[in-house]
Amino acid sequence: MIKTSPMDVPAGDVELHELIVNKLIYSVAAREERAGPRDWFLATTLAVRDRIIDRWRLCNAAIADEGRKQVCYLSMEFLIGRLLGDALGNLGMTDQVRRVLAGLEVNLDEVLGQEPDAALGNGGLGRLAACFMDSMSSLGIPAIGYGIRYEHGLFRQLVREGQQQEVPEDWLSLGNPWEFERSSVTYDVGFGGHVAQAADGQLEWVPGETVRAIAYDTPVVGWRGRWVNTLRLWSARATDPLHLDAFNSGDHVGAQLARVRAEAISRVLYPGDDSPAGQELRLRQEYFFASASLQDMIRRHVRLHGDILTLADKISVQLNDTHPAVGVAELMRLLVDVHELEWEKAWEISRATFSYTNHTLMPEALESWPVPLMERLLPRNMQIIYMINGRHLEAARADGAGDALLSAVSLIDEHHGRRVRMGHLAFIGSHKVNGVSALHTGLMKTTVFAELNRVCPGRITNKTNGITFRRWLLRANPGLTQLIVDTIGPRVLDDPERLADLVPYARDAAFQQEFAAQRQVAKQALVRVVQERIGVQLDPHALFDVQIKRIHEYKRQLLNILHTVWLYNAMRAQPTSPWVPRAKIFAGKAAPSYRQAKLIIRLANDVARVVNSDPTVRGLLKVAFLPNYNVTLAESIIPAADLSEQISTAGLEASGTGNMKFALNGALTIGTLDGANVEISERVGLDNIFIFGLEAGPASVLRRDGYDARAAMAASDDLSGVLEAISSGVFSPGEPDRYKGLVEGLLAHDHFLVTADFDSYVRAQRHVATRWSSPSDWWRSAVLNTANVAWFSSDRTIQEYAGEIWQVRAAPLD
Ligand code: 4GP
Repeated sequence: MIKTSPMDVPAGDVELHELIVNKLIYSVAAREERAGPRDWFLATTLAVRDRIIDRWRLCNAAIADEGRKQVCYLSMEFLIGRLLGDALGNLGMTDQVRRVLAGLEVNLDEVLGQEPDAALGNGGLGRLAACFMDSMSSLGIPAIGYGIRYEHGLFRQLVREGQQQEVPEDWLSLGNPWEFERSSVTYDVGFGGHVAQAADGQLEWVPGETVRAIAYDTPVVGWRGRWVNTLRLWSARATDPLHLDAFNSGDHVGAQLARVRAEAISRVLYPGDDSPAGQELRLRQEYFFASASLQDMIRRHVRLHGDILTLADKISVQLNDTHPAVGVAELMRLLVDVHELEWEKAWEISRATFSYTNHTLMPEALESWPVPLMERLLPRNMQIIYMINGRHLEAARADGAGDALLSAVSLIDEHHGRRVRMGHLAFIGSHKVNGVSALHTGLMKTTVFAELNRVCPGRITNKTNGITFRRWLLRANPGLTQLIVDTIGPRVLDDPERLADLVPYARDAAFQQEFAAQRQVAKQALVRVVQERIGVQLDPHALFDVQIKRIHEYKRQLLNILHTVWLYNAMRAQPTSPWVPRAKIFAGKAAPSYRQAKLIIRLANDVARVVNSDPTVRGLLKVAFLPNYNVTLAESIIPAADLSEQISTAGLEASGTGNMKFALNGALTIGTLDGANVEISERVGLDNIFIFGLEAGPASVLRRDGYDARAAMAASDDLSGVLEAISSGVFSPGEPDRYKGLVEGLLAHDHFLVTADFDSYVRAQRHVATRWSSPSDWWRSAVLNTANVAWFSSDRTIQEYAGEIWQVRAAPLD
């Protein structure tokens, strides 16, 4: 029985109604009266996808017919999250779909909640890639995002007795209605084997193993549905999935080993790399997707333009961090060995094609691969790397470089058992290399890439990160968006610069109240989420003080926990003081093998347990650690945040993008002068942000010269009280020594300067409380944050890349 007949449906909705119902019946094979939310999710997505496909075909045809230059964004991570809500928003279909589904007695929000959160990434770098994909489509910049179709994305985090546990994430288990398997788009990727010399002297790689890459395409629709790009993710298959002889002779497992080995490549994001096998798998992943993507680009280019020599005129490849850097050697291999170009010509094309984004200066995060592993796994690529290096060092020597400089700029690090420096390879192979905030780019020039910057001056450029406002304001915070539109008009939806029109309203009491009321709605919603997930009851009128990001020592969640303990001590010591009620909200995952980060999660949870159940704080302080941080959770936390914690050790956070999302939604930042915080503070004004702590220069001097945390502790009663409480087991009464090592480690070697910044942080937090106590001041600052951060739209960032790095022009949008 059909719940509503088309006769009841408004004329304008009939077509969509029928489309959704047809999808339910013919594609999902479900019966309307029995269909559950998951069925409706599939039917709705398939219907919406149909609307996208026509435009997708037109865009692809336009790229081919008009010979448009295209961006190929190579990234190991695309942290795209859920797609349906975004697609509906960009197509302007949200209200209509809500109405049509309501007519079928189906709730759109419930349907949206069925979509798994595609966690094909770890953190900032992966989310940036997703924001960039949205912006490129929205601006009409022809682009393909290339990555890996991991069967299991980032692990699902459980918190059991305060401790992180990892379980596999299963985003594909019920199928993925967005993707198209392209069984005709496949490439073979070799590993191992040897390099042979043909009679004509040409070198030829004879791989020992071949893995097949199969393309899966997802359309990425931009704002107002005018342009659609492609996210092409590769899945690994064995070329010979079953050794039938072995199987028939009874070795049922052994017969499938090649398949298991091949498919392991796209099985999980970030396989543990503690073991040599894990490291090798990671390198196999990197080469697999870089090679398949480059083969794909070349095939398409030759088909469209006939001539490999024009590659760089039609394609610009952005290396998102060093993960695809082996692509530099791979493109040279394809151009020289397969397309038989002269080395010099190939190198010219290659450098004109590639550019590279660096996302971190942390030395341990700069990838390098042992030479013996490279030689074994990628023998021809290793030869090419030596050839690139030989020419590069020769040129540097000719320019007067001495031995020390040559050793520093060499692609081979000779100091730690010979290793290939992938950052150097990406740098040398690219015409532009960019950092992701002004501070970070400056530091690139003086630290990790100082020597390369000397031999290749002018190559480093800055492109401060951005975020897509479509997802992080329009979708995540519809209430605030509506208020903004009602106040300054709908043009802001297309032109974020219009947000500045809110400035005059910052002092307007009525507007402040409406702004605050929207926050209240979002906070009420978050209160429910927190209650459901962890059973902690937050006071929606408390100051929501939020730190959500990967757990890492340099991001200093520990500093925030120390402040929490300080507040706890102070509230108990001075119960009659007018304390501002606070909810400290944390979320984030720790890398599975990162013990210290896991201990910090445990401490946050232990502190939460003690504080939340202590009647003497009278609910004035609550601590919540929300498990399984992901894009979807961020979308519900950010609109509800009053205070955004961006408190990394200055000089260590390349940019941060969470900081931008919070400021856009009107949270005030408490932060160090690190990464993009610096540029945020310049735009919102120092009166509307709480800056504290050591700056990057002094912080690095202190880290280098040795800093005495014990002296800091002796000089600060506040700090010693906090550390003693933690170390003596106040928060771990069942195991009083649980955090002794952590505190002792901090005092012996406070590499991230937690104790050095503690007093200054507590002072800044007092200023936060004072401002909060004066609502008109608080909300003026909040409005000014929203009003002044338009520049952090990823559309602006992408326009800078397009103009200054890629030389790609946007297609006209109608
Ligand atoms: C991150 C940086 O840590 C962060 O500061 C930056 O905003 C983001 O990249 C995007 O540029 N790095 C990573 C990583 O995610 O894996 O190195």
